[in-house]
Amino acid sequence: MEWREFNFDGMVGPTHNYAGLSHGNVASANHNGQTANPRAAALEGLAKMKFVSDLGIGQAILPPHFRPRIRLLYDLGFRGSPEKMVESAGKADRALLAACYSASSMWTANAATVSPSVDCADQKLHLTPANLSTLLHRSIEAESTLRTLRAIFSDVRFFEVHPALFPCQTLTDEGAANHTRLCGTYGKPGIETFVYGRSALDGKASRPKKFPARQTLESCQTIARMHQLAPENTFLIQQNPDSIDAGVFHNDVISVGNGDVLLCHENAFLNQADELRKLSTRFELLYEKPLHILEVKENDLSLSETVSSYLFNSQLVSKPDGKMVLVCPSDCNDSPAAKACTESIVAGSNPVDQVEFMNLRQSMNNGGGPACLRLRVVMNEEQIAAIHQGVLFTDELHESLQKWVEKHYRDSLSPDDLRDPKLIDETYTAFEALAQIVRLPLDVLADE
Ligand code: SUG
Repeated sequence: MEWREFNFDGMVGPTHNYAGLSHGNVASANHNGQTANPRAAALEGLAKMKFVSDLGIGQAILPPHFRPRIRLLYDLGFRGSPEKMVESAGKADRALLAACYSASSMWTANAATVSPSVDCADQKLHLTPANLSTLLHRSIEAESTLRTLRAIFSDVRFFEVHPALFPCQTLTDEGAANHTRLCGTYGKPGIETFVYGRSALDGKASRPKKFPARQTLESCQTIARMHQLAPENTFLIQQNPDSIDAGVFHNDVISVGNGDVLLCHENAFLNQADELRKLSTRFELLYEKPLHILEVKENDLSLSETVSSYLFNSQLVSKPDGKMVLVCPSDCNDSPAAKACTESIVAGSNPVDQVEFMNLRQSMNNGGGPACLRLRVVMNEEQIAAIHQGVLFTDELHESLQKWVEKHYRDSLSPDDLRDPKLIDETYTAFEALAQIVRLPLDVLADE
């Protein structure tokens, strides 16, 4: 049976905007209040999907979530028609309105944690939507993500889609952005590595001082139990708290892994040398080959350039010939230090033989690089055939989505534009059309 990794990219929604909502995310803070271009954002995302798909790599989409989130406006105490609630929220607090309008569901690395069936005791593929409960604008994603994943992975013979973890300080969870699966080949049990920012229950453990640690140890442990993972192949590693304080708000901003390659900065993890030694030992024991650890030194790329170039937020993907490609944000091409790192990776003796630079300016301005925009799901042929086929990326789907974006998206959206009552209807009309394109019921895409 053939096993393949699919990258489920988040479609950028029509209300993509810059509101500085993510404390600890340097790009989001730096672009607060600027005018965004939702159309360009969505087309950049589609171009990346097309590129990856053309390499022969599995590609699919996750639809955007409907915005504004009327329910949140209601829960915040606003009343009246949707237009009236938007108007009142706009007057009361710009950030609250922006939260209701956020297109942050595009970063599907935060949509869920996924364990392929070969890793799970019951041999089902397990998915747990992230509760994203650290930040208001992201916490509203969990419910729609659950609905969407249950519609796509509906076949209970193969898939188990859990509800998100209970939203509380102890169980804050940001999904696959803090989860890396290493393996010999996709179809054999892998090593699932969870990276957390803080332990919620151990008051003495180290944690960042300035910015929030969005993932707790307790969330990782809960997901590992829910997914029925083998303890000996499950690693729980703490992210270096200093890197979080330097703007590394998710582990995927400082490390990326795939198959037998782990690319990371030397300041990615706490007790890094020890943790990597344990990981390599387990890897070699399981697969009888070495794990390629490509560790970038601070001298070659500083933490601050790690954050500005987003080198480690590149997608590291296996091509059909078994070699790997690093799909980097074009910002790495503009940073001499990051570019030099990519060159030495390709020149080194490891499976990576290609580097590509993608322009994802609109998403990058909010702190979302190539790896943030995709959720990886390893499946066999039978499982691929069992998912909802309307989300698989084909040339036809690409063309339909391009036309849909060109027809329904604005090319300019400022925080003040969110107060425009016409935006609600405009977005609703776009979603009605999208439901037809991806062949999902409108009430899966928009529950308002
Ligand atoms: O959660 N930005 C997102 C970026 C998520 C990146 N994802 C991964 N690293 N996997 C976040 O901080 C900004 C929204 C705003 O400010 O308008 C935002 O939500």
